[in-house]
Amino acid sequence: MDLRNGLRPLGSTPAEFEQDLLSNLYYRRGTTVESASAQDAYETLALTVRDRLAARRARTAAAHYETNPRWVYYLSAEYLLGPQLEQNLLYSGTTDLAPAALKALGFSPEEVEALDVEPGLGNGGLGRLAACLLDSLATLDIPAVGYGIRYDLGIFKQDFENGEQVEKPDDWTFQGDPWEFPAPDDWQTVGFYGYVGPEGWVPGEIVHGEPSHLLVPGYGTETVNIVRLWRARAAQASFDLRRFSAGQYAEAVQEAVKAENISKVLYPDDSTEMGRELRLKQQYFLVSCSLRDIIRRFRFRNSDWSDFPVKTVIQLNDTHPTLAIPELMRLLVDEEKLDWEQAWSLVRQTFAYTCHTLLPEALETWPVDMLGRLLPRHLEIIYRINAELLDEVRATFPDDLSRVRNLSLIQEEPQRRVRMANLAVTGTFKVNGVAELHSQLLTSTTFADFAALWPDKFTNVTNGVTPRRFVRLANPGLSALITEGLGSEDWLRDLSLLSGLAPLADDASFRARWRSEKRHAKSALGLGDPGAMLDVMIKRFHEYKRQQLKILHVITLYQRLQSAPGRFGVPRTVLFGGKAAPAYYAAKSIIKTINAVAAAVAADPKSSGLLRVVFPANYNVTLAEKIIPAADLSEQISMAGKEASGTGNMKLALNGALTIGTLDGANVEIRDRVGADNFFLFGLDAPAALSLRSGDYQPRSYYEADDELRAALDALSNGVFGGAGQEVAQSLLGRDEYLTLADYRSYIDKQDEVAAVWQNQERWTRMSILNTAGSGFFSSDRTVSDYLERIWRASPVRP
Ligand code: NBY
Repeated sequence: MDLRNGLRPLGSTPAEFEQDLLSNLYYRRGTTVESASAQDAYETLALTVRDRLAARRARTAAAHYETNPRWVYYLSAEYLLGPQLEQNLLYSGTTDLAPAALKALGFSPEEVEALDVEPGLGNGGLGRLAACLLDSLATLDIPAVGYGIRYDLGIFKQDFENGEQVEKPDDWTFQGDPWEFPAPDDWQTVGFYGYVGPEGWVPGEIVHGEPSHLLVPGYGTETVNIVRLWRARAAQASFDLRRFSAGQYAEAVQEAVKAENISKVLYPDDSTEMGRELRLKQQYFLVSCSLRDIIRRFRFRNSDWSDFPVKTVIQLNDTHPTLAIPELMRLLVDEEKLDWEQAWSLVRQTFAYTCHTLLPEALETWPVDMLGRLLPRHLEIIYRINAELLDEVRATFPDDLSRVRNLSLIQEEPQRRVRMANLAVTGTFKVNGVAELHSQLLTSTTFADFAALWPDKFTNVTNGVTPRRFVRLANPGLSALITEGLGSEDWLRDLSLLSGLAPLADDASFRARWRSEKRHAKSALGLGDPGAMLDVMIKRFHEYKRQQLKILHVITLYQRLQSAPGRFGVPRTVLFGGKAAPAYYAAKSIIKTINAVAAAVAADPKSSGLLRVVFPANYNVTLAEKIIPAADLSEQISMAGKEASGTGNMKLALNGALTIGTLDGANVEIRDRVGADNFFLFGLDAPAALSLRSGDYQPRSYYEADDELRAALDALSNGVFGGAGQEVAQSLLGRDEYLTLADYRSYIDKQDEVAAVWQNQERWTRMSILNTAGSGFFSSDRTVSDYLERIWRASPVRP
C-alpha cells in the first residue's frame, strides 16, 4: 500500500486553488457560480481547504501504518474545538489564497467566515484543554487519536431576558458540517441493561455507534491527526413498520428516538439532576465504541495481547471515561478469554488519568443500583477490582479501617455509590493534576490515602494553551510585532523563545507599538472606549471563581463615583463573559445581578467616560478569540485552593494582559514566570483559606468592619440591583462559602494599585511585554512534552 505516490498533489498557486474551488462548487456542492449562496461559498471553501489537509492525512496514516508506533489515545467526553476555517486555512498554508478565490465567486472573506459555526462540544476549560492538547500532539508529530461524542446539540446558546440567562439549543450542524468525514463502515455495537448468565453478559438493549472524524492538523509539519466522534444510531429494525402503517407514528420511531438520544446533547456540567442515567449511558457509549476501535486499530499490525500496553496508552480526561477500565477488563476476560490477572496487569499498564478538580462535590459517583441495572457485568468487575484493592490496603495498612473506608471504590453512606475517581486511580499507572499547586493538593488532600499506598503513581502536568489559535490567529497584529521583535516565526513552534522579548520592554518605540496593537484589538472588539482599561473576567460562572467578588468591586467603584469621585481611579470597561449551568441557581443570580449593575451604571451620567460594564451573551471560543487580545487586566480571583489550574489566565497573560489574582491554580506558576513585580497578587493563600474555612468564619465581621464593603452589600440587600442582587447579598452575609468578604479589602486595595500603575502607561506597557515574554512555558506543546516524558512515552513519527 503506497499512499505516498498514489496521490495527485493539490496545487498551491492562486490559479490552482481557484480552479479547485470552482470544481468543488460544481462537482461536490452541485451548484454554479451564478446561483451560489454565501453558504455554498463557505462549504466549498471548506472542502477545498480540507482536501489539502486530507492529502496530508493520507500521508500521515501511511507513515503510521508503516511504523506501527506507540499510540496516544485521548478519551474525553468534551472537545471545545473552536471555529475551524481560519485555523485550517493557516495550517494548510492557504490563508492568502482564499480571499481572491472567494472573490471569483462574488463573496467577501468576512461574510464567508461568519458562517463558520464552532462545534461547541464542551463546557469550559476541560473541553478546551482537550482541543489544545490535540493541536500540540499533531504539531509534535505524535501518533494520536482523540475520541469523543458527536453531540447533536453542543453547549447551549446563552441569551439574556430581563438580565436573566436563558438557554437555547445549539443546533450546530443545522447546515451540515463540511469539516467532518463520516466513517459509517467503522460502526460499533454497544449493549446496555440485560443480565449476566452462565455465558456472560446478555444485554437487553443494543445501540450502534457511528463514527465520523475531524482532521487535526499540526502547525509547521505535515502531520494531520484525527478526532473521532461517535454518534448513536438505532440498531436495525427499530423502525416499526406495522405500527407506522397503523398510524402510530410516534410509537413507530420510539425505539430509534430512544437510541439516538444518547448522543443528543452535551450535559452542561453536573449541576443538573436531569437525565442522570442518560449521562451514564453516554459515558459507556463513548468508552465502549472507542475501546473497540482502539483494539481494531491495534490488530492491523499486532497480534499478541502482551504488546497492547507497549503500543497503546489511553489518557482519561477526568473521570467521565472511567468505565473504560471495567470495559477493557470485560473485553479481555469475557471476549478474549484472558485470565483475570493478565488482563488486570494489561489494563493497569494502559490507562492514565487526569484529574481536573479539587471540589469534593465534583468527584463523580454513580448509584450502585443504577450502574448495576445499566451495566450488570461491569458492576461485578468493579466489585472484584474493589475486593483486590481492599486486600492490598489491609495488607499495607493492617487494622486501618478508615483507610479501607476512604479507598474503597464503593461509598456506603448515605447511599451505595461507585466512586469513579477511586476507580480511575486504581486502574491506571499514572494520575496527574493540572498545575503544581493542584497536584500537591491532590496528594495531600483528595487522594492522600492513595498517595500513601502508591506514591509513585502521582505526578503533575501543568496545563498549557496553543499559541497558534490564541496568539497567531486571535491576535495577528501582536503576532507580527512579536515575530519582528524576535526576528523569526519560530516562537510559534517553540514558545520559550518569547523570553527574547524581555529586553524590548526597555525600548520606548517597541512599547509604543505594543500599546498601539492593544488599542487596535480594543477598537476591533468595539465594546467601550479603547482608551479605558479593559478589565475582563471570562470563564464559566461558579461561586468558587468569585464573579461575586468582581461585582462587589464594580459596585464600590460606582459608589465612589457618587460619593468620593477622588477615589475612583481610572476609566475602566469591565467585561464579563461566561455561562452558568442551567440548574445552578446561585450562579444564575450572579449573572442577573451583573446585568442589573451594568444597567444602573449605564443609566447614570456620572459614569460616563469613566465606568462601563459589558456582558456580551454566549461567551464561547469564537468570542474568546476577540476578547483576549483586547484585554488589559485579567481577573483570576478564585478562592485559593479551588481552581485546579485555569487556562484563560494563560491565554490572557500571553496576549499581554496583566493578572490580578490569588495564589491559586496556575496563577502561582504564572507569577513565578512573569515576575512578582508584574503580577497583582492579593488575598488569602490556600493554607490560610483552608484554615479560615475550617474555623469559625464570620462574614458579618468583615461587613461590619469595612465601610465600603458595607455600602456595597447594603445596596445589594436593599434591592438596588434587584431581587437577584438581594439573593447574592444574602448568600455572602450568610455562609459565604468561598470567603469573598474575607478577601474583599485586599482585592479592592490591589485594584487601586492597578489603577495607579495604569496611569503610568509606559510602566504598564513594560509589564505587559514582560507578561508575554514570561509566558512561554504555558504552551500546550510544553504540556504535551511533559505528558510524553512523564506518562505517555511515545515518539514522533513524521510523514
Ligand atoms: O479544567 C477545569 C478546571 O476548573 C480548570 O481549573 C482547569 O484549568 C481546566 C483544565 O484542566 N474543569 C472543567 O472545565 N470542568 C468541566 O468543564 C466539567 C465538565 C463536566 C463535569 C464537571 C466539570 N461533569 O461533572 O460532568
